[in-house]
Amino acid sequence: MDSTGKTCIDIDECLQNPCDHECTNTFGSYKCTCNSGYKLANLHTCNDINECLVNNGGCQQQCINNEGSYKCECYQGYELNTSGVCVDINECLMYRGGCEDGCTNTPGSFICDCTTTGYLRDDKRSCTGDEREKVFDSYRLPRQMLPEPCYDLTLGASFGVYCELDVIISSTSRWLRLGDDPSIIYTHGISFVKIRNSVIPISMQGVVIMNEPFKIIPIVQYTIEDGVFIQSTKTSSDCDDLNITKSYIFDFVHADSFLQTYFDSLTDQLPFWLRFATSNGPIMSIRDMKTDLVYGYNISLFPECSEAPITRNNLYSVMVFNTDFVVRNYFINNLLKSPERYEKYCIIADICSVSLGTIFFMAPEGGREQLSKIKIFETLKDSLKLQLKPYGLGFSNLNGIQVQNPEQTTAVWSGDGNITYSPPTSANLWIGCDMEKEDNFFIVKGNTDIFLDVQDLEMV
Ligand SMILES: [Ca+2]
Ligand SMILES: [Ca+2]
Repeated sequence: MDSTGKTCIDIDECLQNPCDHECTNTFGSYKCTCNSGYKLANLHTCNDINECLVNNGGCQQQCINNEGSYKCECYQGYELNTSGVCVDINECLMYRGGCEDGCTNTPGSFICDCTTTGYLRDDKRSCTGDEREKVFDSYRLPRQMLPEPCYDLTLGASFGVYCELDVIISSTSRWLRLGDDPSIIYTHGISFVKIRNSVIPISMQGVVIMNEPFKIIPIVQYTIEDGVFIQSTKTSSDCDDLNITKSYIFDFVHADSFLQTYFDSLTDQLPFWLRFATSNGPIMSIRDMKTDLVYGYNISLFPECSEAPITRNNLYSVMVFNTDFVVRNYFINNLLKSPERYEKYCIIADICSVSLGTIFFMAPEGGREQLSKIKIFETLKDSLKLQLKPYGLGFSNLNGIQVQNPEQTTAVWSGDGNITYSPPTSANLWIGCDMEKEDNFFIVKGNTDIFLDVQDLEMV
């Protein structure tokens, strides 16, 4: 009734939020509708549609239903190509699938064989034959690490590389220029990018460098006969020109030398209270045993890295992997289990800045639970009642963390007015997270950047 008591007026039932999703008021009633991917179960409730029940969701191999949507995946041994078709992975292209001798690709899998050195052992990878010396003994390599590179190649504008620093790619073997296309340069050695005092491994089976646009490919299809040797600086006269044989690569693969050396190379760039280390679990996937060099504007090529607050025109080393590893300080080992399904962790290292750069560690959906178990998040929860769901961490050795367009100030409502804080200029830890803080008066929720100046080992 309206105020005259004579005319009926419509009540807007939607003001009481009776629907799960959308509510439309109608004359004398109302109607609920659902967002796409959901259907109305009764008059008010929206339930997820399991798209996979009809025609396998249109997926070729596996259909994975999720809340509000679904996605297509491939069986093990296959991967989705850009047209959404599952194609066989040629495992033999990376380190010969981890085989000691021969590797034959098959649909959905691969087979090792031992044509030159004996019979295949029970592990289906290694071969019987004379006991040979492992590469670590032959070259006296400590802690089963990769050898130091010998031959430097400096990349500048002529390669399409624009950086504050010279970017130096270094290899354990000499560099060649392709006869058919002199703009292409390659090496068959174990390759690294040099950054200040560290060498970050790129590939254990050589690299091809293409220029304009700059691109590094961790697989070399050219032979020594395809090219001519080019002058490159030998780093020191007693530097070994390693003769990397098939069996040596096999040793490196099965000792997880790539990840070990990679984590070691980050040491100088991380705050002194933090280290990344390999776990005692299974070795990392062979296909992950590489790093890429990409500009910030291309980071979306790695979906697992895309939320990192990096700078567009800076060059970064990117590592994506699905394996267990350890985040460690002097007192505590935090074991981070590999993310669920085929998701990957991402580590991004700045290799371009004159000042010591920042290292970002990003966790995918299936790895965030693991990340939130790191002690600092429990500390924040207990002491500040801050519930954080972190998706990324950034670290800087020098106290000057670099993120893209950081907010210069933070305003906090005190009840009477805004109090404005500036982030500490000496921050050495960035946390990207979904935050929730609840106290007696209000709940603050949302996507947040947190900057901390951490000097206390106990805290992390
Ligand atoms: Ca669904
Ligand atoms: Ca295959």
